[in-house]
Amino acid sequence: MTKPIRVWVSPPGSNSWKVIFVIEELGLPYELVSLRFENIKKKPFTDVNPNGRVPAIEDPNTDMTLWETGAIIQYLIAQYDAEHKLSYATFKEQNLCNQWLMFQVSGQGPYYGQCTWFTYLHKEKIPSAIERYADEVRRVLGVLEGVLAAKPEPRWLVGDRMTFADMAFVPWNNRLELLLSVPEEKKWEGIPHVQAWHESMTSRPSWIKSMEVRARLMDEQGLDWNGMPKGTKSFHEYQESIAAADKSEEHP
Ligand SMILES: N[C@@H](CCC(=O)N[C@@H](CS)C(=O)NCC(=O)O)C(=O)O
Repeated sequence: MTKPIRVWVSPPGSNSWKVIFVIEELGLPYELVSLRFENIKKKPFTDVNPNGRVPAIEDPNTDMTLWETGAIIQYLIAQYDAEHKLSYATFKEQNLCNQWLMFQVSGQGPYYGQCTWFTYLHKEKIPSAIERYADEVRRVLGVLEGVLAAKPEPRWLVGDRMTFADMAFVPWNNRLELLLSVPEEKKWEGIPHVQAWHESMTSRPSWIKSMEVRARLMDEQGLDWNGMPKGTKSFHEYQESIAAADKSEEHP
């Protein structure tokens, strides 16, 4: 029997939910270690991932510790998707899935992450930086829109069914209204194929369950959906509370 995989997560960020989505879809048992964002760069987590970024997994079935979502997803597929529920057995499709996964981890995640950083968390407001990363988010969405629009129905990145490559894009695309600072009803403007593709994945029980787990963990940490402590009025106020907490730790 498969023993539960330990997954180190921090609920507000996007990256942890990529891995939980895949684990849920594969129906694997798992247990969570839920970190507060301010504890990610500290022990005990840095003993698991010296780079201090979530998620990371510890799999007692294979004695494997891994970090970086691209590597974790490839491992989960190699180890636990022998039936190719979320992957292909064919060489060409395997490489195309890897191509899209690499694009997600290097071309979507970091740019969306920087967009969030400069829009909400950076100490100064630098309009040219916010504009650059918001433009990159729109450019990446444009790439996905063009590729999906050119595919025959049903539209998936590789072949004719959902794979881990499609799933990897979901957590970051699920927060476009925050990233682009647009109202909910405007976030899919001009990208209908991305919207249909995204929503066909977010309606799956595995994603719904992943987001229920996130909501529970956010609640445990006293956080709202957007990652701010409940009752915080602005990201600026949130930044100040983090800085104050850091200071009192340095000078108790
Ligand atoms: N390339 C990494 C990115 C992971 C990452 O940036 N995770 C964020 C949370 S979504 C994090 O740990 N941030 C902590 C920090 O920046 O200190 C991956 O794909 O696993």
